[in-house]
Amino acid sequence: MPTVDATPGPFSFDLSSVALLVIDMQRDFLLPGGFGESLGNDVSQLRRTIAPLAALMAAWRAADLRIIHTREGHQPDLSDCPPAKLNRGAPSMRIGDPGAFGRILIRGEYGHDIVDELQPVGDEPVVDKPGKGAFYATELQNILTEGAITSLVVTGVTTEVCVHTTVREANDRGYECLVLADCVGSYFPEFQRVGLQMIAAQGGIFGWVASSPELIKEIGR
Ligand code: TIU
Repeated sequence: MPTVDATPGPFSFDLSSVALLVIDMQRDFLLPGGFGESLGNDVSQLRRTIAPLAALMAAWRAADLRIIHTREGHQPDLSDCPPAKLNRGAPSMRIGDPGAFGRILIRGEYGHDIVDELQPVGDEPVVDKPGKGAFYATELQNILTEGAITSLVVTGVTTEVCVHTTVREANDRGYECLVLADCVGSYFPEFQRVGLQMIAAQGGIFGWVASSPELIKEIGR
């Protein structure tokens, strides 16, 4: 059984019941000139995850392991976007408004899709989610149940928002979650640091934290 050197202790998993979850690596969040940057965010803090994640995905696919992608976004008529979410932020830069890469966070738009480097291949599922968490109003639970998945390796953006919401709920639903520090990113370095600490504190209160080279070493054996 592969065992990864993690915090707060070793993370063991079975290759037959693990999936790599890649959360919201979308152009709207990651591309220079896009929605994320227009909100005043430093996208380089997110973009540093692309290279290690691409390497991990290559190793993961070479080992014939499962990958599940998610995208945050809404129907073009915004019927799945509650006012409490829609009315946030500067009025000219809200969900559904025209952005540099199409309507912001709207399904089917160029900016809503995953960055070129990390595009899904073959039959890898892409879960479209209207919320921050990957379980709310999605088919993720069914995919995991049908695939007999019990452990999740969690990556993507942003650490303190969609990654945290998803990992907290996955933990409540009984999944063991390993979060990879170099493959998750926050626009805010302080949130990245503290966000990772929160996961592994108190004996791993809702997960484990490691880095992707530690994991790649183990799946290659
Ligand atoms: N995917 C995700 O985290 N969505 C966000 O809106 N994150 C922010 O940090 N804004």
